Parts: sequence; structure tokens; C-alpha cells
Amino acid sequence: MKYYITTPIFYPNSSPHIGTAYTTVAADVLARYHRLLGDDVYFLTGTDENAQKIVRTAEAHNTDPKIYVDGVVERFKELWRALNISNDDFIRTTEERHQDVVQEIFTKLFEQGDIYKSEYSGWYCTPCETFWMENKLVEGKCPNSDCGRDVELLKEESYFFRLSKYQGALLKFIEDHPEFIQPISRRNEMLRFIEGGLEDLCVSRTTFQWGIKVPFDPKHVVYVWLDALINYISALGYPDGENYKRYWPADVHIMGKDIVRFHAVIWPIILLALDIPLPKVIYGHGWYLSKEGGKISKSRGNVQDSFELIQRYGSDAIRYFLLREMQVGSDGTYSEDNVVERLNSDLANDLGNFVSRSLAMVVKYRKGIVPRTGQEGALERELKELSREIKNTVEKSLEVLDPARALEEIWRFVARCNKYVDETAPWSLAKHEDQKERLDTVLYTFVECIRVMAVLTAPFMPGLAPRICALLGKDEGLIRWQEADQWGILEHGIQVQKGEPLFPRIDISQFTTAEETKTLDLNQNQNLDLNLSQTQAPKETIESVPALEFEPIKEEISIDDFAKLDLRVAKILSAEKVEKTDKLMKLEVEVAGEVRTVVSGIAKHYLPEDLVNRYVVLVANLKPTKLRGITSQGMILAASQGEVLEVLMVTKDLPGGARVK
Ligand code: ME8
Repeated sequence: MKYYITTPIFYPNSSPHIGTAYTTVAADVLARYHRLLGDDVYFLTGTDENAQKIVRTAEAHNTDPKIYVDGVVERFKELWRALNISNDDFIRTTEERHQDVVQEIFTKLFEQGDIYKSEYSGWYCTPCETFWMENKLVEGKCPNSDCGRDVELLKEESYFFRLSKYQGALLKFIEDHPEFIQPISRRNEMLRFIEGGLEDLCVSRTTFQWGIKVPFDPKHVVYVWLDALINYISALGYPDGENYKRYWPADVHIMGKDIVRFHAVIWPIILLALDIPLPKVIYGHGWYLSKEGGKISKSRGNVQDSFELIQRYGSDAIRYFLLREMQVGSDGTYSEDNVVERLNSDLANDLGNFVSRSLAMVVKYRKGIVPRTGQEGALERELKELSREIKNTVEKSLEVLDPARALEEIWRFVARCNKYVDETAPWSLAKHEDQKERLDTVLYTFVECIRVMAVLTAPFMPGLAPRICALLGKDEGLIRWQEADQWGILEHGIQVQKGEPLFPRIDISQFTTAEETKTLDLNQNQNLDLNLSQTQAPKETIESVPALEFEPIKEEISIDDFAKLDLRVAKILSAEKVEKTDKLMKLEVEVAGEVRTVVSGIAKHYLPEDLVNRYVVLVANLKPTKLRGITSQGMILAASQGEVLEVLMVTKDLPGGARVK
């Protein structure tokens, strides 16, 4: 069976955050699950780059929109890598393969009379990229519940798309396909909205030039939503690409509730007009809200650096939290305290503890060699029965796109396994020679329970399964979905090891504030490269990244050699990308009363506005050097491993010029 799943394509006007990440993680779970089922999966994500707000943001940064989005798109790709997202493609709407299809479709719709020229007179909300008629505004502002910002009056020649013509056909389709818009609350909302009457949609702009040109009237650029929705087929090579023939229609378009309206109205009407089959399911999940209640969003300023969170708690723990806390049809609440709570209770106490406790017993009582099972008793039969029931409910929950419920079920199994340890009390069995066979059965059941947990959690926490397999002396070939309720899969005689805790408990007090964790105290931590990981991140973070290759540690130096380095705190006054390079950022920094220029290779990892007014560590007595014609007077310190890079920042009250030693 083929399975095509998509996320929205995100606006790269600012770096992705934990709210944005939810949708992509949820889609990833479904993609991974379907791959485990043996389906032929295609998983698409990408970026929506032709928006007016991109032009505005780039202008505010004194840079060209393309240069600006190139930088932010890298941040998206980096985050998806850090979160172990298994997308098959990443589409950017500035790519030719997309633009060609949009132009072809626009022309076709125009030629068949579904697009016509007229004049738009009304309001526009740039942050939401939405047209509004006067009577829809709330106190003159954008009526979107999470927006409420100023709108602008537009009066311009525009092309219009005849949504009204397709209202009846769309309503009929939704009525005939009860599964089309999910969950049911969103379906009802959409039905009410469409029944209220659809107006033709303005689908071109003339007041800026960034975007895809209307091919037969190039002073117009295509309205960003018409352009963006088409990504779902342009990425497949519509109209005659192999992937299009193989994967369309989409099995699921997953998104936040804010944009269901565009997907449930404009998108199906484009497809109806083109006589293309409609997607099977449009699923709108809730939002992650901050503890204070507002939606997590960059514009509200309540976002936390996702890279920092992943570094601290590990990708699997962040994925687990996001998936577990968002219930179908409702919003979820995000706070770092809640992440730690989930990590400590569900991951460290429940799952992690079961695995280490039971493997420790195999090591202690059988030198790590898994014994042959003896006669099974009522407790083992109960566990088997439960695994069948749970595999079944997990499958049903994922069919209805409810990963939170699936995880709840899996944790019911984990809880039952922990109870099994207490009920069987292997430590007592070990004291009696005549209980040897019973102890063998219990220990064998332990390792089978661990295997079942690895299989069931594999779509949710892709870093975990390989780590568990390694403890069992196996590779990932052990992860076979069909065997999540089969027993007797592991052969006796295999050697297991206890290993390190899978999820060490976290003491939240060590992260008093998000900022403080970045504080660098070189007095205590000599190894700059691993500073953050070694002192603050749980060990799991380091181990969960498979086969890290570290640079070898350099030859010893004396304290006198070290003392030659003059490291200082420096305040970043301004930051801008060096033109025509991907990597270089030019910084003006204040250090000990002077202003210096420093060129640093961090532009792929930071936006200029993320750096200004931050305090960094400068090698202040490095001989100046010229980079791209700019004299760089020093070097700022950053930790990096593979694709991830973090500039070391100082957050306590230390002025530019303070010594770092
Ligand atoms: O709307 N909680 O892009 P966008 C949960 N480019 N999900 C959240 C979230 C939160 N706090 N904040 C964002 C666009 N999201 C268009 C889409 S598709 C053809 C074009 C997620 O960058 C959620 O999926 O504003 C939401 O729908 C999406 O990010 C909006 O991303």
C-alpha cells in the first residue's frame, strides 16, 4: 500500500520553534509507522517562501529575500535532522520545479474561466497572509483569534478565483466523505463556514514583485496561498511525474487548526477545478500553548530555542513530550517543567527503569546470557494477552491520527511490566535452587518485554529502538511491527548488557533559567568542545546520537600556554551576513571599551537578530586576519559537533571586557 503524508510548508520568516515542530514530529510518527507496516511511504515537508511577510522581514534585515530565506531554511532542515525527521523530500516554493507547476495551473484555470481579472478592494493581514472584507474585521484588526494585528487597506488590480462556483460540489464532497476533514470538530466548523457562502478569492498581487509571476501578466505575482497549496503535487512532479502517479492523492495532510480553512476550501476547489482527485484526509490538530495561555509563536515572543531543548533533553524525550501532551481536538500546554516531569516519570522511572532493572538481573543471575524459558504461568499469559490488546489499540489510534492515545496505551504495557517484576520477585527466586526454571522464565520474559517496548516505541522515539537493540546485542532488524505481540522471538543464549540508563533523571534546578544554562565557566570546564554536554545535558543526549565521531583531543599544553590566550566577554552590537557567502557573519562587538569587527562562520546557524545584544566569548589577542576583505579582530567561541553549532554565550551580569579564564 502507498502512503503519502505531508506537513504544511512553513514560512521561513523566522526560525522554527517547538510549536512548529509538533506537526512535523506527528507526521514523522505516521510515516515511520507505515514504513514499519511495510507501506510504500512518501513523506513531504518544506518551506513557503513567496509570502509578503518574507519581503517585509528581509527588508527589516536590510537583505535580499532569497538570501534571507536561504539562511532560515537551513535552520528548518537542521531542526528536522536534530529531531530525527524522516522526510523523503523537502520542497521550497522558490524552486523551479514548483514555480513551473504553479504557473501551469494558474494559466489553465485562467483559460478555462475559473480565474478572471478584476479589482480587489479590501483589507489584508500580512502576518496571516489573508484577505479580509471590512465586515469580518474585529475592531478594525485581523479577526484571527491568534492574530488581532493591524490590517492594511488594498485597492489593486487582481485576478480572482471562482470559489463560489464550486461551493456546491465541495459541500457534497465533504458530506459524502465524513473522514475528509478530521477531527469532527473541525469538520463541523468547515461545514458551517462553507454553508455561510464562499466569495471568489483574490489570487494575485501587484504591489510587490517577490513571488511567482503570472506568466501571461507578469506585473502580478500569484497569491501565496494558491502558490503554497500546490506544493503537495508539484513536489511529486505533477502532471506526469512518476511520484505523482504513484502517490497522489495524499493520504493525510496534517496541520494546525489555524490553516484547516485553506486546506478544506481553497485546496479542494483547486483540485476540483483541475479534475484531480482530492486528498483522503485533512487533519487539523490543536496548538501548543504556553503556560500563560497564548499560542506558542515567534510573534508572541514565547518561544524557546528548540535546539537548546534537544541538546538538553535529547530528541526522543522532546518528541515523546510533544506527542504525549497534545490530545485530539484540544490544545496542549508546553512548559519546560512539564518536559522534565514527563522525562523523569514516564521515560526515566517507567521505561528506563524497567529496562535497566531487568537487564541488571539477567546480568546478575545469568551472567548476561538470556536463559531458555521454562513453563509459562498465568502472569506471562496475561502479559502476552495485554501485548495483543495494546498493539491493536496503538494501530487503531494511529489510524485516527492520535499518537497521544497510542503512547498512553504503550505506557500501560510498560506499567504492567514493572508490576510483573514486583510480582515475580526474581531476587527471591534466586535464593532457591528449586526455582531455577521459574527464574529462567521470568528473566526470558523480561527481555521479550524489552523487545516489545522497542518495537512499539520505534515510530515515536526513533533514537531509542537502536539503543535497546544494542543492549540486547542485536541490530535494528529486530524491530518488526508484526512481532509486537509475538513472543519467543529472541533466542536463548544471546548476551545482553545492562548499559547506561536510557533516560537519566533530570534535576530541573540545574536549569534555573534557559539562559543560565548557556553560561560558561571555563574555570571548571576545560574541554571547550563538550562543555555544555558534559556538564549539563543528560548523558542520554550524547549517547542517543549514533556513532558520533569526535575530533581527537589535541596534545597536552601547560597552564602557561593556556594563559597566553586572552579570552574576554564581548557584547554583540550589530550583526549582518557577509554578502555572497553562506557561512560568514560580520559582527561589531564591544570589548573593554573598544568596538571591534569580528567575522565568524556562524551565519548558517544564527539569524542576525538572535545575536544582537548577546554576550559571547572572544579570543581577544588573536592576530587580526582578513576574511572576504574584512579585517577580523578576534574570534568568538562556539561548540560544534556535526551539523549542530552553538555560540557560547554568557548570561550573568558580566560586562563586555570581563576576563574568561
Ligand atoms: O501557515 N502549536 O505556515 P506557518 C502547534 N505557510 N502547531 C503550531 C504552532 C503551535 N503553537 N505554531 C505553528 C503557514 N504550528 C503556511 C502553510 S501549507 C500549504 C502553507 C504549526 O509557518 C501548525 O502546523 O505559519 C501550523 O498550522 C503551522 O505550524 C503554521 O506554519
